[in-house]
Amino acid sequence: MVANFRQFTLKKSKALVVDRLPALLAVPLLLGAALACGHALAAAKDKGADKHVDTDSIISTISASERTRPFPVGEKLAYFVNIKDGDQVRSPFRVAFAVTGMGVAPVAAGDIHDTGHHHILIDMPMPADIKAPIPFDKQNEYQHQHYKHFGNGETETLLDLPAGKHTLRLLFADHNHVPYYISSKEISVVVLDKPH
Ligand SMILES: [Cu+2]
Repeated sequence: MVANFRQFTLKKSKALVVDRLPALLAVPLLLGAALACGHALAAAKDKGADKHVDTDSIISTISASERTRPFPVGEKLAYFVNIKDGDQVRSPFRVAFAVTGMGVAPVAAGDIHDTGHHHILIDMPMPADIKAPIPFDKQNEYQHQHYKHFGNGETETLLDLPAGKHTLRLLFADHNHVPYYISSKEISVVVLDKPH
């Protein structure tokens, strides 16, 4: 009885395969159609994206993991997470940053040991006076932005810089804006003209 059942199922399954052959052949065709649909969808999405301000407009072939370099444990330095020297960008562009070996705290939290907040120096050398607080830009400054304070403990920002080459450097400072001289390397980015 068992053998008979097996024969039956074998026969049945063979018959099924033959019956389904046209269907099996149809699968690649369906897949092809689905892929074509996918391409059409992607194209439609791209069109939609044109209408928005691209806030992550880093024009670079390097991936995020390639930008990230391992640091020895305990080393204190600040670094840009998503941009690197030589990148071309369009304003406004997103800049993400981080610090190792220190905590990030808002200015309002006051004096907390081994914490501070980020700054970006734009087109400026490192300050010469190691005890002077980092200056502030005038309000609504566009052409001559030099000192960005992230006193709320921010770790990313949107920079809106005029077209041209700009140098950027992170400098970490305490709640009085006095630098710890924990900084990043200076990098240069080229801000491209806005498309018309
Ligand atoms: Cu500050």
